[in-house]
Amino acid sequence: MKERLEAMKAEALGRLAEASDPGRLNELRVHYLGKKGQLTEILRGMGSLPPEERPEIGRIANEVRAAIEAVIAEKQARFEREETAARLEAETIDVTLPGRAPRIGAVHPLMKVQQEIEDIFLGMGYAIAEGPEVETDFFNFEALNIPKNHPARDMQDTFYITDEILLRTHTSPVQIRAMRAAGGRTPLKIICPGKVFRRDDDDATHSFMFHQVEGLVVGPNIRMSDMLGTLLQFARAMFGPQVTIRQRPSFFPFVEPGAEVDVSCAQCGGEGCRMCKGTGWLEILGCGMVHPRVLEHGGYDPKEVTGFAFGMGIERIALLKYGIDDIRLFYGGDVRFLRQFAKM
Ligand code: 2NL
Repeated sequence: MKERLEAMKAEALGRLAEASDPGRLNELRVHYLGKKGQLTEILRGMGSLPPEERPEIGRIANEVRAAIEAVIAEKQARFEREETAARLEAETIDVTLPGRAPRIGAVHPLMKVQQEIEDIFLGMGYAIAEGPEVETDFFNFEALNIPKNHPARDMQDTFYITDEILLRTHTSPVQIRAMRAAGGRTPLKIICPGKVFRRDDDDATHSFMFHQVEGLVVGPNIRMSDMLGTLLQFARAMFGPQVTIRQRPSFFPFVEPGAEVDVSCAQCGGEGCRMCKGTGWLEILGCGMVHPRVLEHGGYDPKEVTGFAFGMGIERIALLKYGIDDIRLFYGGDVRFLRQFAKM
């Protein structure tokens, strides 16, 4: 039995020496030391030994087990070291490689133009007012002297949510709210930038949603000359000190008189070119003296105060300023388009 144990030990150590991976190591451990392994198999014969020989065989069996276990443990540890070393080698990161720079975003051209308009009027002492995009019929139409049968109220032109609730078609309702919030105090000088909604078929110059900036001044003795001086100042800040403006009579239900304002073409200096279609002028906004009924709806007494108001489409100003010919470019999110405005 002693010889069988020694022979098994020699065989086991020989095979272990050749084992070249953890799987094989485990196979050999099971084969020699497992519950149904060689060692157990040999020791099963202990019962037939004379009792005085049993301690000696037991000691040798333990030695054999210990010897095999030691070799397995040693090889196991070596395999683990080798695996760790290989992993570290394979997963090495070159920390000296240059990094990938993140793309830096930019303010959308429409918002840049909006901010520019805001800055110009902030510089003239105006405050910025904002209000809801979902409005009532009263604030969007009634308070602005737009009568019930006016075409602007048509389902064709306005997004109605209910009979009384709609998406604002201009930012004027914000100005009505601001007047009422001012409680008759003067002077009131505000601009109202924001989204407006019209039921249009989208094309190069129309969109169901676009952006407006409206302005309103209310106070004693506010005159048309105040309006024109203000708008000339605005046009020069926006398009350059060399431009001038002209007004043409026009009609809006919420003003009287009403006008449209053109700026001299900054492209050709008023000579006439493709940009201004040969006229030398570009329409930039509508304006007028606030209608007395609108002042009343705003909580002012039209015998005490007067006011002027104006409204412009931000898309239109941006098209003119940057020489763009299709407003759909503003909404497409094409980075090749947007990137051009990143460093302007
Ligand atoms: C345009 C014309 C305009 C106004 C907007 C206004 C607002 C109040 C009272 C009176 Cl609360 N007027 N706004 C006045 C004239 C013209 O906009 O073509 N906008 C794109």
